[in-house]
Amino acid sequence: MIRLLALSLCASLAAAENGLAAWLRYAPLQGGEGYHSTLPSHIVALNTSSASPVYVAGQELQQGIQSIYGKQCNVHHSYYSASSSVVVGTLDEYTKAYGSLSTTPDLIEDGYWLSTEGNTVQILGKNERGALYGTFAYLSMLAQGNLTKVAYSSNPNAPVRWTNEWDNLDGSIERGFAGNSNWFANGVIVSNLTRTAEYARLLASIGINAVVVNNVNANASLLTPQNIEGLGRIADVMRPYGVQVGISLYFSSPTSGVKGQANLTTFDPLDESVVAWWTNVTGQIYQQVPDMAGYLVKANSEGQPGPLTYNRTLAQGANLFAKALQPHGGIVMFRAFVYNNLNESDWYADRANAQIQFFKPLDGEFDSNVIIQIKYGPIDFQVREPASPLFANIPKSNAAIELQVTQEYLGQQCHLVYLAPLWKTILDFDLRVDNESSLVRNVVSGQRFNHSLGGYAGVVNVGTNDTWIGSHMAMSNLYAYGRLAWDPTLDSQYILQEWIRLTFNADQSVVNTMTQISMESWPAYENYSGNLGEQTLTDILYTHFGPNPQTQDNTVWGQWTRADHTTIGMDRTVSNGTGFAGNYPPEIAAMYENIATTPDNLLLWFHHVNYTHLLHSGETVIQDFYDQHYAGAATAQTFATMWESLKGKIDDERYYDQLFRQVYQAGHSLVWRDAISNFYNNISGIPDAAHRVGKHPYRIEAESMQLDGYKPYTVIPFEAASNYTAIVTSSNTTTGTAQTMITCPSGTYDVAVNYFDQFGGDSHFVVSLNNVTIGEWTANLKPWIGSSQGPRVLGHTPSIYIDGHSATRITFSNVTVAKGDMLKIVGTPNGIEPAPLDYVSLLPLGIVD
Ligand code: GCV
Repeated sequence: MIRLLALSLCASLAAAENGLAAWLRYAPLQGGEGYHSTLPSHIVALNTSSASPVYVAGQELQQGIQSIYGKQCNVHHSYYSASSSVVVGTLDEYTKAYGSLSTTPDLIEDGYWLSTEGNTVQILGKNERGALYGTFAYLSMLAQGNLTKVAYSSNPNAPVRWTNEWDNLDGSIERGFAGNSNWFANGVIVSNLTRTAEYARLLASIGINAVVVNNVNANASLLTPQNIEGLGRIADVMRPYGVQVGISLYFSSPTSGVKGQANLTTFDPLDESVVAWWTNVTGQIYQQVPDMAGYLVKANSEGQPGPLTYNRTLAQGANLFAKALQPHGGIVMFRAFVYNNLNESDWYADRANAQIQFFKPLDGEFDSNVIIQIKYGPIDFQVREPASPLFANIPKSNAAIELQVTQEYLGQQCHLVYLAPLWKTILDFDLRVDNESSLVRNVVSGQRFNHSLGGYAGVVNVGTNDTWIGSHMAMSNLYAYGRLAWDPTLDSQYILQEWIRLTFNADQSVVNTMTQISMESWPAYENYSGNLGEQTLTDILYTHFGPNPQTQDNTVWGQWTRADHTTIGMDRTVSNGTGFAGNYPPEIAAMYENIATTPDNLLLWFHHVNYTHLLHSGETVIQDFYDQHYAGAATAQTFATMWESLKGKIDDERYYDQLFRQVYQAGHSLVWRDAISNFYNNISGIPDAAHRVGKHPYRIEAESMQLDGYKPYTVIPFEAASNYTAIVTSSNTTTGTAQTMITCPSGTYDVAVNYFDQFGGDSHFVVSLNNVTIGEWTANLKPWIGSSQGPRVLGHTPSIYIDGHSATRITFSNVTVAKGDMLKIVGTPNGIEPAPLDYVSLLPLGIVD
């Protein structure tokens, strides 16, 4: 039975914490001294080189035991006999020093044996990296107050457990919401790589073994001699943690005039000069980075060059790099995210089919060191997608799954969305290839189709912000990513609670509250953003953050909903639609082909139906849309109040930072709810049976107030504003006043004000009742731009418009209001921002609208 000391030993409430230590805080456990006799007194790390993972493991053990339990241990680097010690090293080194174990553990590369039985704790890796992983596993137990006697071996599910970072050479990060790059600035690799080393340490602690350091939308100048030298420096700081470097390549680099490299007139993958060019550059890289993990390639997708330019196949393109890497032992991760622009008027066109069309015919043509890297769903990291059928269609090829830790379409770290449950729906999905069990996780591990290569790529996009990815709670996703890449059978909640105990503390109410919020977060986000398989109904033409359902259609991007006045959804059936359902093996194809067996949560992914179509639940599509959007936003309100119960139970710094985000999410979830509900109410003309949509008895629309220096403004998209209208100041220098007499009964109310916080200005607002100020604020929830950061700053992609991204709510609680009072808002514009206001809600306590 697991004995959690933390249940009796309350973890001490650490002073303010900025999040940098993440789950490796080694927080002191109160009363830890009482356990010194049960802990090792000596550490034996069987490697003398300070750059080796085993040496690092020794340092970590020393630091962890000291910090958590206050026990000082000496570190030795060769055989040492002591009555109580922890020995860490490779199994081979251990055997040389101490003799064989009574039973040899069954370890594969990166695997480890951990035994805490007897007087000597053994942490033995198949390789050095494995020994470090075992060390972090042991320290995780200690940090959770778990001194249970264990003896087990642990092996990774798959050899490839990489992160992808979409860092650009100029220091920006595509879809990064936490500041600038830790390793690139102004076209080169920075000199101070301290954070890079710290990141490698974090990754090692969750079993990640490589980082692709630059954006898949790559830049050829990564390959200058100066940058290749820089890659060597990155590799040097990551190597002690067993983390290798990989890089993304720009396919047409040979013709890009890379300084210090030859410039060719062709990038045809079959041209001998091109082959020689890549062979030469690859050799240069391995000179600097002898253990480089490999290349990641995005080709012929979203404007990136690729082999199709020369009528060569994607396999010929991939194999070009595979052959260059092969002598060095490197791997090519070749992305399956390849698609062309499409015409929506073609009923049979479907971006979801693209991967199958491009890759299925090539199965068997990829070299053995190529892995096809497949996004979990056929489109693009949406809030719900079916598992990509490509996993079932390239049995002769190595495959890896691409997951997105950074929440590009899922709230950009300003909405809490714990992603492990979403990932599990894909990893645990049974594709039934040849009518046999074919779980996605067994395909990417290589087990299902007998491949030795395969695994995981997680797009993380850490930045310079102290929280690494943009918010404290979002880090549960990075933790879960690593844990699942190691063992995809782990339970989402189990992983989460491990993370909570390590990152915050083991107080049961802390664990319970954070668990509830996190486990409810993905369903809530799905419900208020886009349910029934309708994808995340965000603005796909601009920020990918706030609501804008109409951007899905009438574009060439193929993320269509095909919503019109009576019907909605993509018909992906074989019988009448795009045929996508037929890409799955027969059992699954039959399930999705038939509307009766398609799960409700993917209905509109596979079928085009009337808004009045009845779901399995018995509800109509349109009513379910309304109901779920209201339910999701209602759940998001509870996150903020639940979080408030943590006051004093975690450190104030992280408490207030996350509270700020939960309050923001609560407000923005209402923006989502209203935008989506209004949009479909408007297009379908079908009223909400529960009379909520478009009916807001507590709202005072800003445009209906008496305006002075303010004027009405028609918001685009219309659904982003209540009553489709906001007010803005008459000019960018005119202060505006909006006032109205209160007609509701006297009482205590929460006063909520919805306004727009655009990028490019910091307007100021003052709300008063009978000229007594009840609140004032500046609209400056600034996104991270350049190096400016701060704990109260949102990281989402900024919007310069009055729209669903900039729509924000602020609430003043428990305000005493009397009938007949004059409510006044004074807005002072700033920059391009004309103090835009949408509405004021006077909410009786307990009501949210
Ligand atoms: C790095 C989506 C994202 C892009 C990303 C692309 C990809 O389109 O919006 O930012 O580009 O996917 O995964 O290649």
